[in-house]
Amino acid sequence: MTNARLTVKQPCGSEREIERRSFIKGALAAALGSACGGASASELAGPIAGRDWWPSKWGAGDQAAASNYMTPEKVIEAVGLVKSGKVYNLGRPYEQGMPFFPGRGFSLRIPGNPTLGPLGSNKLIAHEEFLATEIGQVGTQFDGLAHIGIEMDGPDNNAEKRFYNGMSLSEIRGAYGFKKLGVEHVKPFVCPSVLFDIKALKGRNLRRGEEIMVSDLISALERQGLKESDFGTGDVALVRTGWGDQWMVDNKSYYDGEPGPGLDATQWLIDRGASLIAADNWAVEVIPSPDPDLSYPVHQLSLTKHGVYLFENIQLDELAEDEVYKAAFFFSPLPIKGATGSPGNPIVIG
Ligand code: UVW
Repeated sequence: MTNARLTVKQPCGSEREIERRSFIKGALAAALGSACGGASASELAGPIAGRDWWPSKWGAGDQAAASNYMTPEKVIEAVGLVKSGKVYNLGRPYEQGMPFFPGRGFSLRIPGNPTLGPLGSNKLIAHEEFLATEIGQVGTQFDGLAHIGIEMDGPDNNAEKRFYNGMSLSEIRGAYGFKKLGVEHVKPFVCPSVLFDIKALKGRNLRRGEEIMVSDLISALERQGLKESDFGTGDVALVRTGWGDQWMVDNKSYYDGEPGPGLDATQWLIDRGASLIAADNWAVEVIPSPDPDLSYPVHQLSLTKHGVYLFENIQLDELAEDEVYKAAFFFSPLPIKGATGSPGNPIVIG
């Protein structure tokens, strides 16, 4: 099917160009939904239309999702990409003054100063820290599978709040951490990463609400001397928008929207076998959503429907400066039992 662009009237009256394929998919889903009868409106809305997204391709009950792409062959492929040996830290420091998703915080305290001691005749003194924060959802953060779901029926029906692999909130929840889909089930990432330097492609920082299209991803690869086939099954996509320039510089506007991939570009990465999509912004995806009726639809498409992980607030400038476009990526989430995500410092070795 060709993928010509169509102009679609939005409920708010504005017009938006979308790719023909996604328009037809959406129309089909809506038509099938109304033919089925009995399905709720929310079930038919957004990127997760219907109930055909579970069981996942890794089987009913799977909790590792796209980290299942990590195989010994992937590790060998990744290690084979190491040429210069230079290590790139993609993580940002966690600190009091960093920008936060509204309502979240980070409070580090060192009790005592020193906390312990002096002990023994050698007079040992020691420190420890007390940290109160949304541990998996502040700063540089890896989004796990319990983070995002979809309410498919009435608000009181916890059996119909669905997460990856169709698991319900009733099935996964627990007062002291999720009983299923916690981040401890994620396998360590050792695989190739491919940089999509959209900032360099456009020659400027992308703007709030600017959607990265499939054509941008392809053009970025071409500009970098790569082919579409250079992004393989199990690889990590690193998307550079330039939005991260505002981190700790203009924290107020940092969380006021962002540029990023929309549904079409995300689906393109998923179709090519992305294990993880990472970006130098706070939610990976374009915000506000080009469809004003949808809220964080890329999160649902990626995490909930396909089990493809997201990594937010990462730094990509040094990789871009050194033109390290395809390299070895390493990240092991902290196995915090029952957590929705993980902090940490992903690294790339060039
Ligand atoms: C939400 O929690 C909705 O977003 P994020 O994953 O960016 O923190």
